Amino acid sequence: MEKRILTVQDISCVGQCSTTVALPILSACGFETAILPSGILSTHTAGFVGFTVLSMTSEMAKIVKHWANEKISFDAVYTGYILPDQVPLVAEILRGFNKGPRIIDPVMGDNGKFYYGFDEKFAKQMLSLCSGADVILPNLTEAAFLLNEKPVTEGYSEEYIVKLIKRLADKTRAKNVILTGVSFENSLLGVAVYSQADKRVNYYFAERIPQNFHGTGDIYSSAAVGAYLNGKSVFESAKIAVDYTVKCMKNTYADRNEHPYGVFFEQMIPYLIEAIRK
Ligand code: PXL
Repeated sequence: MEKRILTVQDISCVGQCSTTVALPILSACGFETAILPSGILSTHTAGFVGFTVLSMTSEMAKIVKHWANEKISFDAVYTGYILPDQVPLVAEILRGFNKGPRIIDPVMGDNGKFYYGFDEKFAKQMLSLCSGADVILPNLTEAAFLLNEKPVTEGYSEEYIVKLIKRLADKTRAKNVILTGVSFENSLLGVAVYSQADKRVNYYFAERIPQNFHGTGDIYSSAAVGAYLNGKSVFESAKIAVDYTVKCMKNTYADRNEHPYGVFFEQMIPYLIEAIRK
């Protein structure tokens, strides 16, 4: 039987991020993919002016109540961009409707800053949501915010990364941490992966594409979730997702000025599936 996965994140109608990325990627990875939209936005909030936001908080509670009546459950739950007043409900979903892994992308910010609408108080709530998760996937900015620290996004040492990832694993008690956006030399960008099982930090780097694309965090997490739930190890999943994300960025690079808000991940899905099947 196919696995049924739930992903909880917003629908940015235009934006190539969150649900419009996770749903096609996870479906292509072979899963029945259920969604719970945390909000409906005209676009994502980074780089557009005058976007609309409809919070789905009250509807989410009704949806979840119906699922409880129908005894619906999931083989894994993967959460992304959610709004502050949704944290208790999302915590309940992660516990009560889930028979498998809890995977949390603590979407809050990037490049040293919170995204629109998020702050330190939300970071604290997000920390509690991450508690005991199977996998969390913060970027460097989100990792620092979870630890209630000022983000350091460049000029750091390997020692900083090792300490950051270990402290985060200790504080969240997450079984695995995939820290994204790690770079020790300018031409390479990648991830650090820490597992409580072996207490080791492993790295995987690929060519840095010299352009800050939006939505790549969601593409990365969705691909990593797709690989992991297909039985790949956490490190192998982290690696497959790096290679896939770089392919998507390369596929968009020539059009970066006419298409500044996201990356063309769609045509690259066959490469992801091939990597997962290997
Ligand atoms: O990619 C993260 C993300 C998801 N959803 C919305 C966003 C962002 C980042 O800005 O604005 C609505």
